[in-house]
Order: sequence, then C-alpha cells, then structure tokens
Amino acid sequence: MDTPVVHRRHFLIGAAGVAVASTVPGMGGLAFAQEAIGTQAPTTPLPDYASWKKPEAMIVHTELTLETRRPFIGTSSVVPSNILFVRNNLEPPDSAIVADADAWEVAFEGVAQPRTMTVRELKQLGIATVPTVLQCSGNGRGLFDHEASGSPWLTGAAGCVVWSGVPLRAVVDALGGVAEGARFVTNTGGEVIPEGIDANEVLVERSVPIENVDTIILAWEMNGEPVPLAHGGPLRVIVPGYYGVNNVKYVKRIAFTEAESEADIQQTGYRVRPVGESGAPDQPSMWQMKVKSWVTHPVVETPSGPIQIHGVAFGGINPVQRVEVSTDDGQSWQEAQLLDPDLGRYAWRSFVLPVELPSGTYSITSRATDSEGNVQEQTTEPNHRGYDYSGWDRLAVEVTVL
Ligand SMILES: Nc1nc2c(c(=O)[nH]1)N[C@H]1C(S)=C(S)[C@@H](COP(=O)(O)O)O[C@H]1N2
Ligand SMILES: [Mo]
Repeated sequence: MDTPVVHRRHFLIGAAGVAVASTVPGMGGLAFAQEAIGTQAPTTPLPDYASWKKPEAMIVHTELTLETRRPFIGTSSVVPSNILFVRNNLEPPDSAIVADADAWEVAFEGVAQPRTMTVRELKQLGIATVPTVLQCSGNGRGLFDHEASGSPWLTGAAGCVVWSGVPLRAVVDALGGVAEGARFVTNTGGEVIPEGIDANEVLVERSVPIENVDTIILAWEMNGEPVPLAHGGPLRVIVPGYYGVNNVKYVKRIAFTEAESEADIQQTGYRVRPVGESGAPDQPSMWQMKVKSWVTHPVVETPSGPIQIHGVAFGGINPVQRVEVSTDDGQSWQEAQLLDPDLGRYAWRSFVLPVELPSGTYSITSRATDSEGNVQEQTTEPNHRGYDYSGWDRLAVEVTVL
C-alpha cells in the first residue's frame, strides 16, 4: 500500500478539533494514535521467531509484542498471518517443536480415561474449522489516559483468523467423558519455565468455564497452514469469543478442573478493577469479549470526492447485527453496509459506508451493535491494567480530506 504521510494535528484549532477535545480529556490517547497508525518505516527490527512478518505492517513494542498497524487491515475478513499481531508473556519455546508438529504431546486430565495424546492421534478424532477474532485483553491500552503497565496497544492487537483442529468435545468423548465435579477447562502453555522462579508467577495457564467444551477447538492449522510457532504451533487452544489470553499456545496440558488455575495469570492477572487496585480472584476475569468496531480506512488523509469508509466489527460471542458510522465525532450516524462473507458469530465482519466529503478535517468513528442489542460503548471507563478500550470516542480517527 502507499505510505501515507502522518501529520501532527493541532487539536484545538477548527470545529472538528474542538469536538474531539470535548470527548478526549487530555487528548494524549488520540494524539498518540494519530502518530502510530501511519506506515512510517519501522525502527525496531522483528525478532527472529517472527522475522517472516511484514515489517512495514508491524509496530514492534518489544521482542514479545508486535502490533498490526491500523490501515493494513483489509476488507476480506481474514487477516493474513504475516501481519497478525503477536503477544507472548514468556520467551516462545524452541522452534524444534514445530519441525515435528505431529509428535507434540498433550496430557488430558479430569476425564474418565486420562492419557497423553499426540497431535497425530488428535488428527484422527475429528476436524472443525472456526473463524474467530483473536484479540489481546490489552488492545486499546494506549488510548487510556492513565499509564497502565503493559504494551500501549492501539487497535492492532486483534485479528480475524481461520483455525482448523479437533473439537474438544470429540476428544472428551474419546476419553470417556468429563470427570464429575469439573467446572473449568484449564489449559497449560508449553513454555520452558526459567529456573529459580515460582512457576505460578510466570506459567501461562488459563481456565475458562466448562460450557466452552462445546465450542473449543484444538487447532493445528491457521489460515490454511500449520500454526506457526509465533502463534502457538504445534497445537493451540481456541476458545471462540474469548480474549486472546485464553487461547493458550503450544498447549501441553488440558485439564477439567473443579477450581480455576492457581497461576497468577488466572488468580490476579487479567482481572478487571478500578485504577490503583490490586488484582484478586473475585474480580471479573477477561473471558468473553465486548462488542467493538473501528474504522481502518481512511485513517490519516484521503483525496476529496467519493470515499469508501471501511472497518471491522465483532460481537465477542454474538454476531454483529449492525454498524453505524459517524463523520462528525458522533453527532450524527449513518448505517453502514455489512460486507460478505459472513464467517460466523465469532469472526469479525467488514463494513463499508460510501460518503462524499469536501476538503476539511473529520473525526470518523464507528459503532457496532450485536444480535443481543448490546451497543458498543461511547467511552471505556479506566481500569487498572488498561484492558480493552472499546469506546467509539477514542477509537475515532482524525482524517484530513485533501
Ligand atoms: N502459551 C502461551 N499462550 C498464550 C500466550 C503466551 O504468552 N503463552 N499469550 C496469550 C495472550 S496474552 C494473547 S493476547 C494471545 C496472543 O496470540 P498471538 O501471539 O497468536 O497473536 O496468546 C495467548 N496465549
Ligand atoms: Mo493478551
């Protein structure tokens, strides 16, 4: 794609600027977004395990956190693997594990006949294909005013991906069913835990409610190829509609448990609470995602005349029902058209609104509604860790129509 020039804007000059200022106290988030959505040359090289990504499409926050630049998201629903974001809590395992992917072993516990199975054996039990939105809990963290620790993701810690693998239900049936009393599916990542630290502090082990047993798949294929190491190959848990962290990569243990995992990432991490409070197990866990959408084109500037405003929308566990677009900072809204294909309730849906805009500066944003009538929020109240900014106010883009 062409490389748009990123212009610094003077937020208080002009009518649109005033309107933005009224909904963006401090304006830090939006100003930051304006700089980072552009396609300026990358300054930090890609880490080795993700060197196959398209550098110009990625913001490299750290070696373990790579974000997709906003305008690189297209309208054909599926995000190509080479621009999909990456988020690791720990160093990924050695790439040798994907060289012989079928030999990877997973321990199944909390079933009538517990045992270890290889990917080769799992491939004999069944196959399902599910498009899902993979979104980090911290997507949008950079749009909050408070300085929550963690990567200041904008919109690009999310992507719609097609997964293939075995339905967990088929595995459970083959192993005699779930043990009595189980309330959670607890999945453990296959990273090597560094010596000398308490495993619970770093272990990537997440529990989700057992109801998900009928939608979870254990995926060995992503967008038509074996799941790459960066995205959790040889085998990854996919919990449709749930935040990224629940989609455990290089899964080595799947247990039906009475209690949630003891790991910090479950007990105190990924808990939604007011700014300044510590995480605790009685706070909401980052499980089901919220209804959300954002514009992906135009995002910086565009010629005047006919403009196809487009973006993506999803409803977590519910399908998207409608998307509205505003070009005047939320004062008026127009119904956008949802584009085909509809890849199902867990996928995102592209939308488009054709408009004609005279030269000037516009605050453009979108607002999605899901099939249950849940409407994307106008603003997201700060939460301590800066989880999932979904407000259409700060997801707006300031676009100069030339
Ligand atoms: N084993 C393991 N699984 C993991 C993680 C991890 O660090 N280790 N990170 C989680 C988080 S926080 C997110 S957002 C997603 C990111 O998936 P991706 O790197 O394929 O984009 O993986 C999740 N699964
Ligand atoms: Mo995440």
